[in-house]
Amino acid sequence: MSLKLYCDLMSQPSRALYILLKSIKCNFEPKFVNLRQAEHYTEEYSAINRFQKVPVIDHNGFILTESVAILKYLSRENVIPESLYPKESKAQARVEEFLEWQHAGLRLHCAMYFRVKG
Ligand SMILES: N[C@@H](CCC(=O)N[C@@H](CS)C(=O)NCC(=O)O)C(=O)O
Repeated sequence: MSLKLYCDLMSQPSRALYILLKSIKCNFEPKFVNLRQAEHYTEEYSAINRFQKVPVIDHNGFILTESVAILKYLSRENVIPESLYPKESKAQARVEEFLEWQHAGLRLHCAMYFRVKG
């Protein structure tokens, strides 16, 4: 299996995937894309993600963007263990309830906090 994670650890969704893959001891290759150096605007990276954002995965040549979609995909591919992303309907719904909520309920407010404080 070949799994590359294009990420910048300044990015919350990048960090979430990076920490998750590290914590399950997944054999993946991190590919750091320095947003502050505008590396996501290069032609090379735009060919990987035309929306020029991180995170992105390349799983055996299959390119996927959006951290939540990536998490769900890696669970279906059995890269993420069932203990973290349950297959049972109601238990999975609880995980997805959080995933749907966190964009606007958590991430947005944290980003605004650091923008205002910084
Ligand atoms: N909804 C996306 C968010 C992707 C996103 O906004 N990434 C930011 C970093 S957190 C980015 O790459 N920004 C670069 C830019 O907009 O120029 C996800 O969850 O993956």
